[in-house]
Amino acid sequence: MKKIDLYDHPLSGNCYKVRLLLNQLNIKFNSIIIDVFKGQNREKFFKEINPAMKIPVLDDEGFVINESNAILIYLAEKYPSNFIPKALKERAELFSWLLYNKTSVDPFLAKARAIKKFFPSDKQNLSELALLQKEGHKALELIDKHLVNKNFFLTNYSIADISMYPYIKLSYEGEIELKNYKNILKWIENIEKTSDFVTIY
Ligand SMILES: N[C@@H](CCC(=O)N[C@@H](CS)C(=O)NCC(=O)O)C(=O)O
Repeated sequence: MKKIDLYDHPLSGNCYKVRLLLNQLNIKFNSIIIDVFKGQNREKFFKEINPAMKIPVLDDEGFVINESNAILIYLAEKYPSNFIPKALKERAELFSWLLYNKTSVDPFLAKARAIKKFFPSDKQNLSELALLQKEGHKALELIDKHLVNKNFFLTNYSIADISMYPYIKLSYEGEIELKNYKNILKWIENIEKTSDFVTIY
């Protein structure tokens, strides 16, 4: 019996990316909740699983891999599907978006969300928040321009969309409004209509 474990948390956008792809690939998995709010990710047992002490981590029958976007690539490569393009140049574009996601989108949107959603008000650094919001808007403007007349980041729905979706969808939790980004709003609707889509929470 094949066994896939996902070290997971229901409030994590990075874990959600992996859950969404697993669901859309119709792959059964076992969700193991790591309570990052209680510091379980820094406990000895988890450090042995991921020395970086972060979730998500996927354990595919003993093959252990971390970093949400790397997990998306691994799963999309392992299970033949349209989530990863086959043509060289389109794959290059996909990798470019996955790297842009991790360098210029999630670091700002996810951190702004974390400050507003999880930090007590006396621990919220408002000047840091303002900077994160400003950088987040720069990325959203670029993405909104890219999505003009497009349904998805590439020609078809792919792991580029899955990687971008959670923290853009939840950007309002970091007080980053999407109302001026009409193409992004349409793209969110398109993703939410894909088959076997699962809501974030
Ligand atoms: N670049 C990593 C980021 C992972 C990450 O920051 N995970 C958060 C939850 S969304 C975490 O484990 N936080 C616990 C901590 O940093 O102590 C990825 O994309 O997987």
